Amino acid sequence: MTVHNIGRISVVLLVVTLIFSCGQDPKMSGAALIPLPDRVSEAEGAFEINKSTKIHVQQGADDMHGVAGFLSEFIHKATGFNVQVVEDLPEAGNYISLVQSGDGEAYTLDINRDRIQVEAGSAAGAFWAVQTLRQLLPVAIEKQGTYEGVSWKVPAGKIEDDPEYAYRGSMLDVARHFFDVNDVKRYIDLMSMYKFNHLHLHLADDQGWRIEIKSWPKLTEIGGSTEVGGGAGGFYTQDEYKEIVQYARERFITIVPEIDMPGHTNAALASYPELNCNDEAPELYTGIEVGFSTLCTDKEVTYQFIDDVVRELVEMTPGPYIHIGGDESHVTALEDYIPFIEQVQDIVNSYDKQAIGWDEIAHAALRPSTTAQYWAKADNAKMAVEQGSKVLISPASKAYLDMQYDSTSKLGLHWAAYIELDSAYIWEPTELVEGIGKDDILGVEAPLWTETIETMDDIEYMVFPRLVGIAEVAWTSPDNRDWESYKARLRKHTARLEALNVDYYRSPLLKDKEEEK
Ligand code: TNX
Repeated sequence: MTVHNIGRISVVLLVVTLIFSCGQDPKMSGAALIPLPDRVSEAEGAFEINKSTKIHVQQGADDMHGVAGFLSEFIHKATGFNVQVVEDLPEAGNYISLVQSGDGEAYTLDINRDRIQVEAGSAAGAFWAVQTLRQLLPVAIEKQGTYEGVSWKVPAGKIEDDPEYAYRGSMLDVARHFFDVNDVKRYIDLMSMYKFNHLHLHLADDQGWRIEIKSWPKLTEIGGSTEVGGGAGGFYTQDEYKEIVQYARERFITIVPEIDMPGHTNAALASYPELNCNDEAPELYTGIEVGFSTLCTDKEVTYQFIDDVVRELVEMTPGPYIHIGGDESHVTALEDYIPFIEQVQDIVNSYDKQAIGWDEIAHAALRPSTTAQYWAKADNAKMAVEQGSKVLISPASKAYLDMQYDSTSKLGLHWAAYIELDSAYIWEPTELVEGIGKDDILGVEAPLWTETIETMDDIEYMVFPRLVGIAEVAWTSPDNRDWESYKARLRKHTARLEALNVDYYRSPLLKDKEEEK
C-alpha cells in the first residue's frame, strides 16, 4: 500500500468517524421539551454523562446541595454511575455546575461538550433546570436500573427560561376516595417533572375527613372511616402529613391544605353532634351528591373548632396558604355564609397565613391577602378582583381533570365539559373573564376530584396527559404556545410516560405517533 493510499484511507476513516459521531449527537431541536422554555438555541456537539462526571455546587449553598443530591440520585438510578457532588470546580471539565444568580425561578442551562452550567435565581429554579435536563437525556434515563450501551448525551446549546405564573398547581381530592402517602408521593414526583410548584390537598368533604387533628380526634376516628362507595377510607396521621410536606418541599412543591367549609362538611358533622345546629350527628355519607351539609354558622363552638383545626394545620404547614373551601354551600343562607367566610379568613390571618377559597367566597368581604379560586362563575371572579384580590385560575371546563375525555370515557364526570387533550391545552388564563388580566392572576391550578377515581391507575389515566398540557399553559408565555407544536412534542414525550409506567389516556389525538411505530 502506498503512503498516498494510507493517507487517503485515513481521511476516509476520519470523515466516516466524524459523520458517525455527529450523527450520534442528539439535537436540542429533537428534544420534546414540555413545558416549552422561553428561548432555546442549539449548538454543535453534546455533553456526555459518564462514570467520572461530577456535580458542582457552590460552598454553603444549602438548598442547592439538595438539588445536587436529587440530580445525583436521579442519574444514579438509571445509569448506575455514582456522580459525586463537589464544591471545587473540577479543572478537567466533565461536570454539571449549579450556580445561584438572578431572580426567582428563572434559570439558564448552558451545555457544551465539556460541561453543563446551570444558573438559577433560586434552588427552585435550579430544580426546574434539572427537570429540563431530564427531558434532554435519552428516554432510558426515566427507567430504573443500569442500562448498558446507552450513551447519556445531552445536546449542546443554551436554554433561558422563566415561568409565566408564580403559582402552578394541581389539586388532589383525597376526601372522596382516600389515597395513601405513597400515592401522593408518586403524584408529587410526576407533577414536579412539569415544574408544578403547588399541590393542593382537598382534605375534608362530606365523605371523609383525612387529616388527624389531635384536639378533635373523632374527625378521623369517625369521619375518616369511609369514602364514596362505602370503602374503608383512611386518613393521614400528623406524622404522615409532615412526611408529605417534606417530600414535596424537597421537590420545591408547596402543600396547600384545604378544609372545605361551611358546606361539604358531613364527615365533620357526623363526628361531632355539637357542630350541627340541632346537636344531632347525621349518618356518614358515601354518595356523590353535593351541597346538602353545613356547619352551624352561629354557634361559638364552630369557630373554636375551626380555630383548633387551622392552628394544628398551620403548625405542620410551612407554605403561606390555608384553603378554606367555601364552595356549593347550598344549605347555608347567604346572610350566614358571608360573616362565616369573613371570620374564617380572620382565623387564618391570625396564624399569619393567607386564605384561598373557591370563587363563591367573593360574596363576602375578602381580606387583602385572600385569593379566590375561579372554577365556575366569572361574576364571582370579577367580584373578587374588584375587591383587590388575586384569582387562581381553575376553569372547570378546561382544567378539571375529573371531566371525561369524551362520551366513551369510563371514569369521570361531565357536568362542565368533555375535555380532550386539545381542549385542555388551547386556552389562555387572561382571556377567560373580561377585566381579569395577568396582574390579577396568582396562577393556574388543575384539580382532580375523585368521586369516580379509586386507584392510582385511575388517577394517572385522568391526569395524564392533560396535566402536561396545563403545565405549559401555566409556565410558558402565551406567545410561545401552539397546539400543533405541543401535540408533536407530546407524541414524543409519551415514551417518557411509558418509561415511568404512567397509565395515561391514549387519546386518538396521539394516534399518528402509534401509526409511525
Ligand atoms: C364541583 S369544584 C365541586 C366538587 C366536585 C366537583 C366534581 C368545586 C369547588 N366543587 O365538590 O367534586 O364539582 O367535578
